Amino acid sequence: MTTRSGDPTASRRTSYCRLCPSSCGVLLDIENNRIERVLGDAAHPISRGYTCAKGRRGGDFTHDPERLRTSLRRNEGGEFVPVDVDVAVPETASRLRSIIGDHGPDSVALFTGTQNNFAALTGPMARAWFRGTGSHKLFSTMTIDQSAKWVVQDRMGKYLGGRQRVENSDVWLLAGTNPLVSVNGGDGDGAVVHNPSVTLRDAKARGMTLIVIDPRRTETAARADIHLAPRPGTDAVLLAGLIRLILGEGLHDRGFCERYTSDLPELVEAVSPATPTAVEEISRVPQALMVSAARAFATAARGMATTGTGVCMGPHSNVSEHLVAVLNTICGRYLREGETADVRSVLARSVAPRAEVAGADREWETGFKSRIGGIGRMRGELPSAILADEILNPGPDRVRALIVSGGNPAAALPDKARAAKALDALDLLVVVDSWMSGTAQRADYVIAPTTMYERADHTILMEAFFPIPFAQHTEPVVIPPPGVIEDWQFFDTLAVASGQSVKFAGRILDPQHPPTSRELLEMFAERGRVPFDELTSAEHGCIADGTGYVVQPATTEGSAVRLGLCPADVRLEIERALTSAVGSQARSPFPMRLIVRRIKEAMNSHGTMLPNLIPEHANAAKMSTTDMDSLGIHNGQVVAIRSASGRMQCAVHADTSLPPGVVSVTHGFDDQNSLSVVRVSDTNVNALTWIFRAEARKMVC
Ligand SMILES: Nc1nc2c(c(=O)[nH]1)N[C@H]1C(S)=C(S)[C@@H](COP(=O)(O)OP(=O)(O)OC[C@H]3O[C@@H](n4cnc5c(=O)[nH]c(N)nc54)[C@H](O)[C@@H]3O)O[C@H]1N2
Ligand SMILES: Nc1nc2c(c(=O)[nH]1)N[C@H]1C(S)=C(S)[C@@H](COP(=O)(O)OP(=O)(O)OC[C@H]3O[C@@H](n4cnc5c(=O)[nH]c(N)nc54)[C@H](O)[C@@H]3O)O[C@H]1N2
Ligand code: SF4
Ligand SMILES: [Mo]
Repeated sequence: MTTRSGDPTASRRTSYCRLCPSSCGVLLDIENNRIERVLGDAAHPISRGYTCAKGRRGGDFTHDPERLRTSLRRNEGGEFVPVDVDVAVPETASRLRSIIGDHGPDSVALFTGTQNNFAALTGPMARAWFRGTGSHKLFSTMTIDQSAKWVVQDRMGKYLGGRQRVENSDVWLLAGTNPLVSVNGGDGDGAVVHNPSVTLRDAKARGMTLIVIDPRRTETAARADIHLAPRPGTDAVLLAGLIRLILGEGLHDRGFCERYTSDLPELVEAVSPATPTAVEEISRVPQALMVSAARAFATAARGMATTGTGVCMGPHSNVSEHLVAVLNTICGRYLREGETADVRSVLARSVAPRAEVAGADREWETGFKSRIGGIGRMRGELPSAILADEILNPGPDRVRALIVSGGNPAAALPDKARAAKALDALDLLVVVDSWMSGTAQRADYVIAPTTMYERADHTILMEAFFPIPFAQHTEPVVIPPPGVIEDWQFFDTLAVASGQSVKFAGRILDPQHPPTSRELLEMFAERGRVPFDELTSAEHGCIADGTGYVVQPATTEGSAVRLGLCPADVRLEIERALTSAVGSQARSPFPMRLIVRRIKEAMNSHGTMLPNLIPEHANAAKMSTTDMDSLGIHNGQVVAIRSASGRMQCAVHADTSLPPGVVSVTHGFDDQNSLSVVRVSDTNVNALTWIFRAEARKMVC
């Protein structure tokens, strides 16, 4: 029986999965307050019945015996003992007060991780608490993920008319992303995300040309019409080569460039050394393939290039991302005045798209600067790559207290040893997590939150990722254990206990009358275009009427602003990428390059702790058989891998999709919470990664 999601007596409930932004529709069979089965919801207009391996284990993320059912406090002997959250919150508030009293607000930091983003109320409430502290030390996983995309917008500017979409494009270029596994495919702006196999199949069936740039013949690359497999870390050079070819053959959109861009001559000059011969030498992509990719991309009428972690976690990531944006810009792949606009806000306020550019603001050049390298902030955040130094390096505003929300920095940060040392050096570490992650193991307090199917929620933060203007609401489908608290409640009560006022959705909350989740969800969606009642009664979500939106003409001030194709620093970085690539190849004492990859069964570290979810070889180091033969390694053999920063130990597994000279290891296998099937310790790949000081905003992998 399928019933409305609000019916508590139902045995089958409708909801959506909140382990990743895809937000797939699910049907849950409930018995005795347990989720016995998770099925894909075929009536869901976007996921259309799709779920992935971990999504189908949604019940175990709630009911596994290891999942925390009460908050914990570390006692003087170093052991964790259960503590009532009503005690843990005021104790935390009092310790924060004394740290701030002694060392000022900048001694307190907040780190928000991936799972902080998948409950609508958590992020806004965590930031509401954080604002009240007066600290500047805000960190998130975005700056160890794809912050190069922020750098691009802040240096180039942003076109406000909207982007072209995969659904009606004739070409799409995916660089450093493998949506068939990650269900990602770019920065969430018009890229393949949902039900990826079917989405790609449908797009190709209507004639879309798929170009993939990936050193590995991934599941996605295997479906490409053109697969360029560069040497890892050479994307900037390859992209400069593609741009040079397009401009050289005059295949760019002259009208768009004249109207909306500046620095085209400087760009032409900057990419001029990226001749097909030079690019082939550095990237090892055959010239003929490069030419066909450049022509296929530029001669198509519609379609964009989007990127993932493969580009953003390599060297030269800021300039690589810039060049991807240049590719889209010179080919004019944006919606023009009078075109039907692509407005996907449903619960969030819709902003009328305009055919104009918002200028580059280079936020990091002004305002607060960290004492670590004088680094400034982006979107109000400091880069997570400096978090360990912020804690460890002496200084008046050294971080002494850290709150972690839905993240696992012990497993996720580059230079694992230094990250662990930093977490251990804190005076106060409070981790809100439903599991004893590697980070939680180091905490003073672990606050146990509800899990996804125990809370009401809606998709306001995910709607930018949806291919249509869609929104869904869910009620809790199982009753949480009595010892847990909602993530947002932790931050709300912490703020109140600290004497701070809490601003949510534009208004100050009354501390005498704590809100309910439903009230907050309603407030959050009040500027949307679907009434809340309509949303809550739409079992499989609702699609907003998008007709009537067109891209508006530019305002007078807006018409003067241009997208900067080649500002001076970008020009220098292009030059550096072109020259250093050859040198570093010759100089490196390490014969192999390490690249990122994701696995279907885990969401970063989340999932690695569930029994029988991850195949035994999943966190093995993957290598080509050519390399294994020449090194005399057999399948399953445990080896030590060294980099300039450290050493890890793991089994090797042959992978025919990899070229020689490349080793690929997934992240998130936290030594402390690894599965028992992973029989060796030291399997966290961030033992090998370090912080690339020259760019200081990302990690080299
Ligand atoms: N199942 C699953 N889904 C996830 C996650 C997960 O852990 N598991 N994590 C989520 C998160 S946090 C994120 S940020 C997204 C990321 O989503 P994606 O960016 O799609 O992540 P990956 O699947 O790791 O794909 C990265 C690709 O980059 C390639 N690559 C490596 N080095 C280079 C290089 O130098 N150049 C180029 N061009 N390519 C390179 C790799 O071979 C790999 O195929 O996925 C999200 N979705
Ligand atoms: N070497 C290498 N390192 C990487 C990457 C890589 O590709 N290679 N990828 C990077 C990227 S893109 C990212 S985004 C980061 C990921 O970094 P993080 O986001 O810090 O790591 P996760 O493993 O996603 O941590 C999520 C945590 O949230 C907890 N959790 C689950 N559900 C809930 C909930 O409802 N509430 C709360 N409060 N907690 C919950 C989980 O138990 C888990 O401990 O890692 C980065 N690090
Ligand atoms: S984890 Fe899997 S089932 Fe859940 S939303 Fe993501 S893709 Fe869908
Ligand atoms: Mo990420």
